[in-house]
Amino acid sequence: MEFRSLLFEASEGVATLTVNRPKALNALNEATLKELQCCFAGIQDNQEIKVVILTGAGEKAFVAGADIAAMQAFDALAAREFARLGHAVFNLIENLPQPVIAAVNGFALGGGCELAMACDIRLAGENARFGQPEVNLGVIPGFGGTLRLARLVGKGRAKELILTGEMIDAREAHRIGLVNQVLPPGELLESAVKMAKKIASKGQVAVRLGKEAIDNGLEMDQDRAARYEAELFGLCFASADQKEGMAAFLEKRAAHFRGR
Ligand code: CO8
Repeated sequence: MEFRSLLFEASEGVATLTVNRPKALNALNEATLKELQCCFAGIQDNQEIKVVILTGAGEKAFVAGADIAAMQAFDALAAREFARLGHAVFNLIENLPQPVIAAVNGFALGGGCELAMACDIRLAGENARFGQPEVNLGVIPGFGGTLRLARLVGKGRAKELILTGEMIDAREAHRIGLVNQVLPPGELLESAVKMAKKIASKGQVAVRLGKEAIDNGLEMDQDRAARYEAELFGLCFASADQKEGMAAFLEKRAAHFRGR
């Protein structure tokens, strides 16, 4: 796949996608969002790709937000359309069958923080900075920040970040549950690849159903979520991976999963 502002590479079941506009700190304009959409749409149908890593080019930023220069002259209609495009892309990422790991290598602000939150797991370099600074520009988050941040860190903390527009460092982001792990910058990508390969080595039926159960179950009340989990648990037993996984355990050998 060839893109102008994205780098794509895949090896051993792990695809790495890099937002590549370092001069604008990888800010998201319409073209970049459409490239992300096209790339993730391709990935979702590609059985060879088991896990995706999303990161930013350069040492300074993951993604410093939606492109402010591109948004400046928007009227209300254009702004709403841009927000809808962002939602379509970020929902695609969140609902991707494969897990997506964000390797946050610097500023993750505004649309960048929202992009990281659409991923399943967030690993941050010690130099990473998170925030929803839209209020400083006279706007609110428009790519899912008000919903995903509140769900991830709770209503009070989400309001503090969104209403003050203040940035937090990686340690604080870890403390409040916004990121899973904080790593030395030099080890960030390597750790993301290691985690991705570990997930890729598991039975992919279980990996995909596990992601689905958590995401959909969180939107349900507890009784429905339990029934839903039981359905998906039952589905696992229609897979060759379940037969192989349990046989391998009982035969005291490593499992060879085939993803079906
Ligand atoms: N958009 C466009 N360009 C950007 C952005 C951005 N979000 N962030 C940085 N840049 C550009 C700068 O303009 C600068 O360009 P140039 O070299 O041509 O002047 C270059 O990147 C380097 O940036 P700085 O010189 O500012 O670098 P500093 O190290 O001094 O500062 C910061 C780094 C703190 C990250 C600073 O650049 C900054 O505050 N950036 C803006 C962060 C921000 O406000 N992000 C939120 C944007 S709004 C948003 O994301 C809304 C999402 C929902 C949209 C809904 C649609 C309607």
